[in-house]
Amino acid sequence: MMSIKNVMGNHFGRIGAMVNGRVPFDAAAAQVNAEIVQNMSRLPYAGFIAGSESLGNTAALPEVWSQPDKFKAAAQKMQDAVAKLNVAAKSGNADQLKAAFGDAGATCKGCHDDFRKKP
Ligand code: ASC
Repeated sequence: MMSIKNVMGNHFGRIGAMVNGRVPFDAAAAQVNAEIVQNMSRLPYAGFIAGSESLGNTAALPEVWSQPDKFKAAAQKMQDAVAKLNVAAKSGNADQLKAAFGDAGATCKGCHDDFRKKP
């Protein structure tokens, strides 16, 4: 699960570098990265099955398993937002990409606040 999210974070971060002006806007690279983020976004949740909380070595809080409907809704919000990020990346419009990146990042953070152990 975490390795999937590391891949997501890496490729999401490459878009972030563009929208935050650390690297020049590159529409083709944004498309590639947004596609990877969207594909990865579909994968992690099959791993959070009942009983997996006892496997240990997890950054997930117990709320992932005790509030599964809330967790599922948060995951869906992220998946919807990264789907929109992918649409925005395909548009080739830097302003649309920036807005969609902000919205998607907020869904990452929202779920981490409620469901991930703090470092
Ligand atoms: C990232 C990343 C996250 C989110 C989050 C947004 O680039 O790896 O988990 O953005 O930090 O607030």
